[in-house]
Amino acid sequence: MTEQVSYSGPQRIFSGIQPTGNLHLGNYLGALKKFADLQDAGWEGIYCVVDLHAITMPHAKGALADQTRQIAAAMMAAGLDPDTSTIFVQSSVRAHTELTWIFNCVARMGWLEKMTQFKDKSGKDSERASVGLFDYPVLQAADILVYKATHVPVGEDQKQHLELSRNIAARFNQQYDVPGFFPLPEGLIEGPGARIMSLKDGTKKMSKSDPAETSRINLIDDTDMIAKKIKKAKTDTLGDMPETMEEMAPRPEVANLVGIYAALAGMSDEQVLAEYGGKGFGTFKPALAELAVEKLSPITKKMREFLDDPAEIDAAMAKGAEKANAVAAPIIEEVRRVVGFWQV
Ligand code: AQP
Repeated sequence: MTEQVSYSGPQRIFSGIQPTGNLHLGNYLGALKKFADLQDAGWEGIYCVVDLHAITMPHAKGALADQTRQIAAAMMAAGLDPDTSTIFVQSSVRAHTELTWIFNCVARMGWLEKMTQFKDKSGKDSERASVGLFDYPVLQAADILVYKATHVPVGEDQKQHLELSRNIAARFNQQYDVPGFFPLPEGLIEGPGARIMSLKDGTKKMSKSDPAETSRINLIDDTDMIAKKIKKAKTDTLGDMPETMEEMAPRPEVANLVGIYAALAGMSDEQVLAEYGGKGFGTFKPALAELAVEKLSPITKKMREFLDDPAEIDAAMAKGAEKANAVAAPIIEEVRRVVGFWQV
């Protein structure tokens, strides 16, 4: 959908991460690192541990709060500063769920039926999936728009959901005749690390829910484990490291390892190939392992320090919830007026 009148409010970032298990290298490069870089570049940012999203799939009730703290610790360890950015837990700001309901009445069934993540996550037995899983992208749209966020840093897997958020925003503005009321949020997707693939299958994204532990590098993996997983990462039988991008194109597993190296080192794929092209994996894999350990271990260390003091994490999240609520509350009040609910 296109808009006649564009949004003229402040530029603001929103993004979230689910507390659904151990964070991995894909979450770090596709999300956490970007968040910290954007904060350091001066963006106003609102970052959220999306626990309401986490309950759309079967989950252990007892684990939810601990996993929420782990994500909060990872956000801070990756460089998000709770005094500069807003970091909080989704379920502590009620406006997210209120706006979700309103958006449920704006979004169309046909739009949601096209969402590939629902198809992937519900599998063959979609009849038994929760309604929440189907509605997941509407909650995501509410997360973003309850802050009138204009930009959303995410990995490439979230592109389709972001498009849906834009459609919901445009439809709301049109349906209630409030042109430019909600911004049409734009993705900040490009760049190294936007799509890190499984270490076992170069065509499948690295994911927390992949049952194969060796498919991903977790942020909490120790040095030996990282080296072991990279050593065991799948390559192919097409010989040594490619020397050009053309040679690398039909080799998804190799392209993934090169992409990981590039994202961690702040280099382009071409620069990595210039350095390692023609060399054996016996040379490249240990270099990659060393680089991954060098970049990840300070974050892991900080994360563990935060986790040793859960009260400090909880205090930071409580403060973040207050800040988030101060932005969301007037926006949800405006929405209520626009929709025309009875008001006292
Ligand atoms: N493989 C990836 N490469 C780059 N970015 C990725 N992200 C996830 N996987 C990759 C980005 O990480 C952010 C947080 O993701 P999430 O935890 O909210 O949900 P997700 O995308 O569903 O992540 P997972 O690991 O695949 O979790 P499960 O297995 O629970 O579904 C998002 O910005 C995402 O783009």
